[in-house]
Amino acid sequence: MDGFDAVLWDVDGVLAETERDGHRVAFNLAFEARGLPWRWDESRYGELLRISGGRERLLADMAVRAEAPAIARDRDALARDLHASKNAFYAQRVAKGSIALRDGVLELLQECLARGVRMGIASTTSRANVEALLRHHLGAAWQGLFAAVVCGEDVQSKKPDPQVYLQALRRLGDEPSRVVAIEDAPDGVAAARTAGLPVLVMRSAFFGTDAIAGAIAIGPGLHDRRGWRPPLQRTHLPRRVGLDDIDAWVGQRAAVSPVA
Ligand code: XBP
Repeated sequence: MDGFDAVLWDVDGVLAETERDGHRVAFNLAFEARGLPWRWDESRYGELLRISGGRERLLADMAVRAEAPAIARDRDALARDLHASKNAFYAQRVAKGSIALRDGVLELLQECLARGVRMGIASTTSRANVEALLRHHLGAAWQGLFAAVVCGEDVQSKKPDPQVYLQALRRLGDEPSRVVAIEDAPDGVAAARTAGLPVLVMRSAFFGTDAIAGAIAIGPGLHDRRGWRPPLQRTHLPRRVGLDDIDAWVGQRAAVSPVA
């Protein structure tokens, strides 16, 4: 492409609605399996999603629960067990086919492969969760499709820290300005922007209305050409968002003003 060489995909909320269809449900299954009465409804989970990392999210919730273990070491051990159990339930849900790729994602992945645009994964989710999702949808050889796969275990600080993007850039060997990040959450956008990448924002279930500044484009998803800022020509076929659209946005480089 004229304006960029590679794409870095976030996973949760971008490749699939994993938070809505996977992680939240799996956390609740883990609580139940452990005999704990705790449940996270969508509203509470939406609040907790402001904290990156499933284990960190558990610890944040325990910090405000009177019935959580009083000693920090015990809370840590419980969070570790619950997190491992959550990830096992998550993998089961993926294997059952309960977590679809978002519409338009597979098409853009295929277009990248067909047109020689390199791809990477930049997620601060556990590697096991990325592996489960991508193996299910892209097959056992999924890693070969990506020039860089950076996950939660590879970084010391999760998003909004830029580490995950800086590592992915090193593995790609590209200039930040030549790599487009695809994100959905404010913390992810902040991480990518701090690393110097242009960012495309696909709104997701839990971050549908958050104020997000500085993206090259913001829209509802790759399946639809309507509702994007800057806008796309509606007459263009196919109806999904493709690499030429992203290239045009990179060229424009117009920062989109925050959404209230
Ligand atoms: C997403 C996260 C993760 C997931 C759950 O990060 O914050 O915590 O919610 O995954 P990103 P884990 O935007 O970088 O994909 O339980 O494995 O943390």
